[in-house]
Amino acid sequence: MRIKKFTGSTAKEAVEKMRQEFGEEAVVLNTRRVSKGGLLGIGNEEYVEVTAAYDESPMKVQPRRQETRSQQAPAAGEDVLGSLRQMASKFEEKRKADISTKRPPVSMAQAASSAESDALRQELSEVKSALGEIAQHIKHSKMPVLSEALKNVYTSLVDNEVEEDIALEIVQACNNKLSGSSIENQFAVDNFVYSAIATRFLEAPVRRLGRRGYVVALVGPTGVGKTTTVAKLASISKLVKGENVALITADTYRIGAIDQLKAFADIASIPLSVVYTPDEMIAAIRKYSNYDTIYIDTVGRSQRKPDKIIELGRFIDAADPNEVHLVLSANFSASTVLDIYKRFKSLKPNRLLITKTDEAVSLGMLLSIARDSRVPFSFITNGQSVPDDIEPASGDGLSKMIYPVGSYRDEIGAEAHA
Ligand SMILES: Nc1nc2c(ncn2[C@@H]2O[C@H](COP(=O)(O)OP(=O)(O)O)[C@@H](O)[C@H]2O)c(=O)[nH]1
Ligand SMILES: [Mg+2]
Repeated sequence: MRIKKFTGSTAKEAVEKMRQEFGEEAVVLNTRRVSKGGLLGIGNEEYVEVTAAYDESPMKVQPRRQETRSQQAPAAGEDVLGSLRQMASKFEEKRKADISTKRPPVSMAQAASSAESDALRQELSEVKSALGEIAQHIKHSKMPVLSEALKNVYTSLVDNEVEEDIALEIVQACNNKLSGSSIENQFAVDNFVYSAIATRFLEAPVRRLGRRGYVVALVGPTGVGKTTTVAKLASISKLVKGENVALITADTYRIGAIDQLKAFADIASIPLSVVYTPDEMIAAIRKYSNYDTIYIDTVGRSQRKPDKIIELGRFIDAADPNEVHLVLSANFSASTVLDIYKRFKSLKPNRLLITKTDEAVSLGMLLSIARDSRVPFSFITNGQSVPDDIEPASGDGLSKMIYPVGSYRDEIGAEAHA
C-alpha cells in the first residue's frame, strides 16, 4: 500500500493528479483545505490536499480477495464523500457569512467582496462536480469484479428497477455461492438468481378450512383497485369454492363508490352491508358471522392525511379481520410504495396485494417492499376483468416477473446473429 498526498487549487484538480499517478484503483483517504501565509486572511494562499492510498499488489486472480476489496472500497469512499460534503457545506456557510457580514461597501471593497464570493461560488461548483465524480467512482467500486454473466444479471435487475443495493446483494450472494466455471455460465447464474429472488418473498400462510366468519379487509390508497379486487375475491370464493360470502363496505366517502360494489353484489347475489360508523361495522360482522367469508371494502383514505388513516383504523379495529391486505399498484415506484406502507402500517396489514401488473413496466420495487415490510404477498391482479384477472402470489411467480430469465440473452443472441 502506498500513501501519498496530492495538492491542487481545487479538489477536482488534486483528484485528477491522484488518478494520473495511481490510476482508477486509488482510494481517497482524506481531503482538506490548506491555507498558507497571509495576514488576517489577506493574501492567503489556499489549496486542497488529498491523501490517497493505492494498493500495489496485483488484484487479479483470486475472487476472495476481490470480494474483500470490494467491500472495503465503499467504506473508504464514503468517508471521502462525507468530508467532501462537509467541505461543500462549509464553503456555502462561509459564502453566506461573507455576504451577510460585509460592511456597507466602499466601492473598492464592494468590488473585492463580490469578486471573492464569485471565486467562492466557482470553487463550490468545482467541489460539487468533484463530489459527483467521486460518487460515480464509488458507485462502480461497489460493484465487485464480476463475471460477464453476473454483470448481465446486475444490469438486468437494475433496468427492472430493482434498487441497486438489493441487486448487488443478489449478485454478491451468487458470486459467493457459485464457484469455478459456473460463475461464467449464464444458465447456472440465471437459475441461482431466479431462486434467490423467489426466496425473498414471503408467501401468505394457507387459511385453515372450515372456519366460519373469516374476515378479509382490503385497505390502500384510492384507485389502486380495492373494490375491483374485492369483487374478484368474493366471486371466486362463492363460485369456485362454493362458500357463503358476504360483503361490507365502509367506503361511503366517494360518490358512486357504493353503487359500484352494489351493482356487483346484486349480479352475484351476495349480501352487502354499507356501514357508516365503527359500531355499524361491529353489527354487520355479527350479522354475517355464520357466513364462511366476509370481505370488507374500504375507502382509499388519502395516505397523506394521518387523521383519515386513524379514522379508517377504527373501522378495521371494529371488524377485527383475520386478514388485512394492503393493496398496492404495480405502477408505483419503490419510494411511493414504501411511503404508502409507512402510512398504512398502523392498520397492521398482514398481506400485500399487488394490482395492475398488466400495466407495470417493471416490478423491481416489489423487492424493496418485501425487504422493508417482511409482510407476505397474497394476490396479484393483472386486469380489470372480474373474476378472471387475479392469481395467488408466489415467490416463483414474482421472481419471474422481476427477472424474466434469459430475455436479455435473447437480445444478445439476436445482436450476435444480426
Ligand atoms: N389494468 C388494470 N386495472 C385495474 C386492475 N384492478 C383494478 N383496475 C382498475 O382500476 C380502477 C380503479 O379500481 P377500483 O377498484 O375502483 O379502485 P379503488 O379506488 O381502490 O377501489 C378501475 O378502473 C379498475 O377497473 C388491474 O389489475 N389491472
Ligand atoms: Mg373503491
